[in-house]
Amino acid sequence: MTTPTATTAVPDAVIDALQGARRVLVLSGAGMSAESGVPTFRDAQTGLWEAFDPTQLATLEAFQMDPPFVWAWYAWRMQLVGAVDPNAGHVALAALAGLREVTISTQNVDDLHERAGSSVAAHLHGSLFEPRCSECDTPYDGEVELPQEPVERLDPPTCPQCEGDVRPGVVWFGETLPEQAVEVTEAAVEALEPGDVVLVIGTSGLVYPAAGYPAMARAEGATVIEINPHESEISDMCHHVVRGPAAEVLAAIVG
Ligand code: BV8
Ligand code: ZN
Repeated sequence: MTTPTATTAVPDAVIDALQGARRVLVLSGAGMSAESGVPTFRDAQTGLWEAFDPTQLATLEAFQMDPPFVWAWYAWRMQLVGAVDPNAGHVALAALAGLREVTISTQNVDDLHERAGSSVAAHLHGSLFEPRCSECDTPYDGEVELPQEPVERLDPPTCPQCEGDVRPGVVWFGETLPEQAVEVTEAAVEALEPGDVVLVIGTSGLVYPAAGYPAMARAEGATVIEINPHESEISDMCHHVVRGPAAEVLAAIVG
C-alpha cells in the first residue's frame, strides 16, 4: 500500500494495520456511495422527498397504505443509482481484494461495489435491483419504468403470477434481515482473529442489527477502523478513526 497522499491525514497505525492484516472485513453504509452522488439515508432527501422521513417511507405499512407513493421513491432511486458510477473508494476496495482476503458486508441497496468489480458477501438490507411480488414473493424480472425525475406517484408493476403489487427487494424497517446475509456476516465476524482488520465505512451506526457488527468484530480481537468524515454511533468503539471521505481515503490507503 502506498503512503497516503489524501488531504485527510491517514494515521500510520491504519496503514500498518492494513499492511499486517491477512483478512479484511468491510462493513459499508450509505456514506460509501456518497461520492458517487447517491444521497445518504439521513442527508436531506433530494427534491421531492425533503418533506418525508425515510424511516417512515421505508416500511411495509407505508407501501401497503399507498403503493404508488412508496414505489415512486424506489423507482427514482433505482434510476439514480443506474445513472451514477462507482467511486474511487469502491474501486480501491476491489483492488484490495487482490492483495488481501476481503469480505464485504454492506447495508447499501445499490450495486456500486459489484460494478467496481467487488464480490459482495452480504447485502444486509437487500437490493434495489431485486424487486419481488408483495403477495406471493415471486422475484419480478419484468419491465420496470424508471422516472427520469422524481415523481410523486408511480404504479408498481403487477406480479404476472398473482396480480399482486411488485415491491422493492429491500429490507424495510420492522422486517427481518435476509437469513443468508446475516449468517454470512456473522460467520465472517466470528472468523476474525487478532491482527485482522475491519473497515467500517460510511455508516451512522444507527440501524440494528447491522450496527452491532463492529462491536462483535472488536470482541474477536480484530482492529476496527472507521472511515467517516463525521462522528458516528460506533466511533467510540473503533481502534482508529479516519475523519475523511471514503473515496479519497481508500484511494490513498490502497493506492
Ligand atoms: C430488524 C433498506 C428484526 C431500505 C434500510 C434493535 C435490534 C433489532 C432491531 C431494532 C433495534 N432497535 C431498533 C430496531 C428496529 C430498526 C432500527 O434499527 N431502527 C433504527 C432507526 C433505530 N431495525 C430494523 O427494523 C431492522 N430489522 O431488526 O428485524 C426486528 C423486526 C421487528 C422488530 C424488531 C426487530 C431492519 C433495518 C433495515 C432498514 N432498511 N435500508 C431503503 O434503503 O430504503 S436501512 C437504511 O439505513 C439504509 O440501508 C442505510 O444503509 C441504513 C443505515 O444508514 P447508514 O448506511 O448508516 O446511512 P446514514 O445516512 O445513516 O449515514 C451515512 C453515514 O455516512 C454518516 O455517518 C455520514 O457521516 C457518512 N458519510 C457521508 N458522506 C461520506 C460518509 N462516509 C464516508 N465517506 C463519505 N463521503
Ligand atoms: Zn405475486
